[in-house]
Amino acid sequence: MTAEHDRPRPFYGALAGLLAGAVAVGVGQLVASLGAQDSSPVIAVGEAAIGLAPPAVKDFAISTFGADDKVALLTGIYTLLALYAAGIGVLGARRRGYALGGLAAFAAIGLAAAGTRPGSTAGYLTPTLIAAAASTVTLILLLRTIPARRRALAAETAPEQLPPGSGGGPEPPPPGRPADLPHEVVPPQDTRRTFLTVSAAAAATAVVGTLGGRVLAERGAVTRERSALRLPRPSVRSADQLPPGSDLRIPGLGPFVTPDSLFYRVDTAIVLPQVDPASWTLRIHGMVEREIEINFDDLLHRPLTETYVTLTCVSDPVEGPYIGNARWLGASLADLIREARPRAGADQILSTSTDGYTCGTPVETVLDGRNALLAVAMNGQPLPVEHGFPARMVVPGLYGYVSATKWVTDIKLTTFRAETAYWAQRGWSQQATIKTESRIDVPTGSKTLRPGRTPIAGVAWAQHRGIDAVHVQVDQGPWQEATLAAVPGIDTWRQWVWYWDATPGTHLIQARATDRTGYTQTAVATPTPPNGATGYPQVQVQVSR
Ligand SMILES: Nc1nc2c(c(=O)[nH]1)N[C@H]1C(S)=C(S)[C@@H](COP(=O)(O)O)O[C@H]1N2
Ligand SMILES: [Mo]
Repeated sequence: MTAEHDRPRPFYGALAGLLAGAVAVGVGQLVASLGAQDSSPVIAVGEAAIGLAPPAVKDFAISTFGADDKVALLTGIYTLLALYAAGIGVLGARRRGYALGGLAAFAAIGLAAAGTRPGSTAGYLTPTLIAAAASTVTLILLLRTIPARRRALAAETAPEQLPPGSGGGPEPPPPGRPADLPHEVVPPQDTRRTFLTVSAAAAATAVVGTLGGRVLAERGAVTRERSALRLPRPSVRSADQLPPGSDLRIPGLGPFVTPDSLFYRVDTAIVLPQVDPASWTLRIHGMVEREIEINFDDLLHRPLTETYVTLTCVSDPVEGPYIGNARWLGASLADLIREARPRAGADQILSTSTDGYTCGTPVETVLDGRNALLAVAMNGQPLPVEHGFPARMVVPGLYGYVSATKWVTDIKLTTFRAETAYWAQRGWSQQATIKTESRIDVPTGSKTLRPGRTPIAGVAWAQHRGIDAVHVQVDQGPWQEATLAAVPGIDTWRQWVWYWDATPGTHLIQARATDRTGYTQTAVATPTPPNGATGYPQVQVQVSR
C-alpha cells in the first residue's frame, strides 16, 4: 500500500464540509424564523449582495434572470457556499485549523451581512452565531471520525483484528495532525459508525431546520390580514369602466390591464416584508411645518381615487417585460404631503419601506396635479404582498425606483443635495422620468409567417404625457402610421396595430412612438443605466412563399 491510502479520502472531507454547511443553513434559517427573516445568514448575505452589486451587474441579473433574479442569486449563494463548505471539509480533514479558520471566515461574513441589515439589532447576530456553533460542532465531529481508506478496508475485511482495549470510542486526534495518527488507535468500525450517525443527524438537522424555519416564517405572514381587508369604494373618481376599445384583443398582444400573475416584480427583498395593516403607520417628517403620522384606518378613511397607471422599471430593456398596467386605488399623496406643509427648499420626497429600501421622488412632480397615490389596492384587490401590501406609492410618469415604494412607512421631506436614495447611491440617476418608448409584441419573429395581411401590434408609453402616434417601418420603407387603441387617460401605455401585407422573404420591422408633446422616441440605442434604455424595438421576421 502506498502513502495515498493512509490519508483521509477527500470525498469524506468534502461530505463533512457539505453537511456542516447544510447544518449552518438549516439552523440559521430556523433561528431567524423566530425573529426577523432577513437575519438568516443566507438571506442577509443575499440582500447585502444585491445592495453591493454595481448597476451593470444588477442590470445583467435582471436582463438574464428577470423575475427569477432572486432565485438565481440564492442558487449562486448556495453553490458558492457548497463549494466553500466542501473545500473547508477537504482541507480540514488534513488540518483541523483550516476547518476552524474557514468556519470563522464564514461566520464573519454572515455577521457582517446580518449586522448591517436595515433596522438590525443585536438579535440579528444570533442566527449566524448559533448556526456557526452548530456547524463547528458538526464539522469537528465528522472530521474526527472520517474513515481513512485503510480503516475502511480494515473494517470491511478484518474487524476482529482491533487492538485490545480500544473499544471505548474514538480518541480525538491531536489538533492539526489527524492524518498522521496511526490508524490502529481508532477502531475502524466505531469510527465509521460514528461518521454515519453524525452525518445522518447533520442531514436531519439541516432538513428540519430549513422546513421548520419555513413553517414558522409563514406563521408571521399576512395572508390572512390581506384576505380579511375590506376595501372602501373609491370616492373621488372611479376608473371601473375602461373606454371601449382600450384592448385590441390581438392574439399575442399583452392585455391592456396586466393580470397580477403576469405583473413584473422588481425589488431588493429576498424575503417579502410581511406588514400587518393593524400596526402599519406612515410618518411624514423632515422639512415640514407639521409632522404627520397616520395609521391604516386613517388612510382608508381618506378620499380614495381609482385610476389606471402603467408602472415601468428603469431596468426594462428595449422590448423588455418590466412594465405593467394596473388599476390602483389610493389616497392622494399630494394631499398628504401638503398637510405636512413642506418648507421652502424641500425638493425631494425620500420614502422608506419597512425593509430599509429608500426612494427619492421630486416634490414638484408629486404636487403638480397628477394622480400620485398612496395606493392600497391593485386591480380591485388589496395590494398583493409582493406589490407592497398594505400600502405603496404610485406616481404616474416616473420609473419605479424613483416613485413606487412598496411597503412604505416613512416619508421624509428633504433635498436631493442632502440625501441620496438606494439606487441613486448605486449609480442610477437621482431623478428619472419615464422615456417615450414602444414595444412590438406581435409578430414575435419566432414563427414563419404566411404572406398576406398580418397584424403588427404592440404597446407604446409616455406616462403622463400620453401617446399621440406610433409608426411602423418595414425594412427601409416609409414609416406607416399605426392605429391606436383607446386609453382612459395619459398615465397608461397604449396599444397599437398596423396591418401589413407581408411579402415572402426576411424583413426587419421597427416601431417608434411619438408623445403628445411632439417628441418622437429616439433611434439611438442606449443601455438601461443610468436612467432607462432607448432605441427602436425591432423584430426580424420570415415570411414563407
Ligand atoms: N420597498 C421597495 N419598493 C420598491 C422597490 C424595492 O426594491 N423595494 N423597487 C422599486 C422598483 S425598482 C420598481 S420598478 C417597482 C416595481 O414595482 P412592482 O414590483 O410592484 O412591479 O417597485 C419599486 N418599489
Ligand atoms: Mo425598477
